[in-house]
Amino acid sequence: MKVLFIEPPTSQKERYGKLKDIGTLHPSLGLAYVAAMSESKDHEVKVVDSEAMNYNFDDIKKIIKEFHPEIIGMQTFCTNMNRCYKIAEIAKNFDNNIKVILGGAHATLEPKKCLENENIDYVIYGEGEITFNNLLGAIEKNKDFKEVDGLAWKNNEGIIINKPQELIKDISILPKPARHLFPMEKYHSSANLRGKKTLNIITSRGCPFRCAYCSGHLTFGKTHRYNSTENIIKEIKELITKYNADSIQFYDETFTANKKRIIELCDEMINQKFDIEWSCFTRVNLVDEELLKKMKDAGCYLIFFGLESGVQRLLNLIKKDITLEQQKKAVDLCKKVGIETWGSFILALPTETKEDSEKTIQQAIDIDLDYVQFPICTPFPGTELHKICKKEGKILKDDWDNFTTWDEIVYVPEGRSVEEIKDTVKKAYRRFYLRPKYMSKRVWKLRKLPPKNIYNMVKAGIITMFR
Ligand code: B12
Ligand code: SF4
Repeated sequence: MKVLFIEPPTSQKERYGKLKDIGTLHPSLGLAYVAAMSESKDHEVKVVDSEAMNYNFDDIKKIIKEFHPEIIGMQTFCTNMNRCYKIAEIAKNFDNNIKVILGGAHATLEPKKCLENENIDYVIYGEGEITFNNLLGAIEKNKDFKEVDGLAWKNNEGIIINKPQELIKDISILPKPARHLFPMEKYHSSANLRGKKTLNIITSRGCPFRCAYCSGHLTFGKTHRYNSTENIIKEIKELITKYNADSIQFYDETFTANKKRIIELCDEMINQKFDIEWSCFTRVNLVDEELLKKMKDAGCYLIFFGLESGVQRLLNLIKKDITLEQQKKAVDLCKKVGIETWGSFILALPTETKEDSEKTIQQAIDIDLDYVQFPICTPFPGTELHKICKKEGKILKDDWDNFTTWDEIVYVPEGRSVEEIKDTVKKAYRRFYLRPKYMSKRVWKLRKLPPKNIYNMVKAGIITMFR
């Protein structure tokens, strides 16, 4: 079948607001995996990444007319739903027989709502590869859709949600992501990451933890499944030789969830003598000195830690299952072995007072991180945080376009106001980044970044401080 995967038009400005110049633009690995599986079953597959190509809806209309797909697949986030609906409308206006299929985070959380839109035919909830494949088979062979696990669909009687698809036990059997279908030359990473060309890779699926604000487990469960070291090494080689990556960002939700696996992977990266630096995301309770030393030897220069709050009561409320002491210890250990740290703290959590926010900002300063970000509490639908927010304060908007976590305030805790929260966020960045001690240290470290990154960083820095 002719399958067209579309990333709806959006811009870095829409996604990151005023911080667009330090934003990330990477191929969607979710789409790349589903596309690879479709290609392996001999479907004719095309991917359009509108953000990378700077395409608008007219461009998409032209592409749909030229390629004339039988199937259109789109990856949903809550922030891109309206754009997905618009593309579905364009497709149906052109040819009502085109089947429009949604997958990804938001469709997984709200399959029924998605299908209420007249132009959406199917929703694949959860892990996508097998279900997408089975659905295409069912469409081709006119089979009963009831047999397709993981599918939500509709007939004259209404919306039907089939039983879930079992998670793939061994993800190393999956075809590697179809990066060749993406405009790989267009992608870039945040300005403060090293390397001229940073590309992304994912080596595991799922996270066994239970943070109340996270919806990751709704797609991949609380399991932790990982690719083989052999496959990962092959993929890294491809990123370096075919796509000119000199730096890699591991997108795993919790990269160091299995210490033994990471030590093995690092050993192999060292054996291969890869000339790359890399970064990853993990939790402060999942690193120790032995592991960090090995990671450093294998090229790790930066770790993103989800620290979330400087107030233990709030860490407990969002079920982060870490302590303030663990935050400090992890950052100290990274410093000791020479790995930089980037901490993310959510501001304006439920029951968070202005004084609590001050404590969080102070914690970021005290533990002496290299970079921080302060996203604003955004209760994604389907998460436990959403329920807590409903009980503890005011959810101001249910228009998902605003759920960006950066510029828009969608939730206000009891006793706080939109203006005061905006002001607190502004002050948080200023207090952290405008310290003379910090600035002198940073200027010295900036020398390791390519000139374009330095320019974008300084520009974004000025906007952040003085917006
Ligand atoms: C890495 C990441 C990013 C990266 C990269 C995105 C990219 N280009 O890949 C960046 C930083 C850019 C990003 C941005 C955002 N992200 Co994000 N991100 C993630 C993260 C940590 C991992 C995603 C990933 O690569 N997973 C690995 C791949 C293999 O899995 P997958 O994408 O889920 O795809 C599988 C299935 O979902 C399904 N599938 C996916 N798409 C499709 C499409 C079709 C047609 C089909 C059939 C199936 C299918 O099949 C795939 C294979 O099994 C997730 C957390 C998580 N656990 O998912 C959050 C997550 C997806 N992000 C989230 C959000 C909210 C955002 C932002 C809106 C926030 C922001 N302002 O930063 C933006 C929106 C981006 C956009 N395009 O509009 C939320 C989504 C919640 C929601 N209800 O929408 C998540 C779940 C985190 C959370 N807060 O809970 N994100
Ligand atoms: S550790 Fe990260 S991926 Fe795991 S549940 Fe918490 S926020 Fe989600």
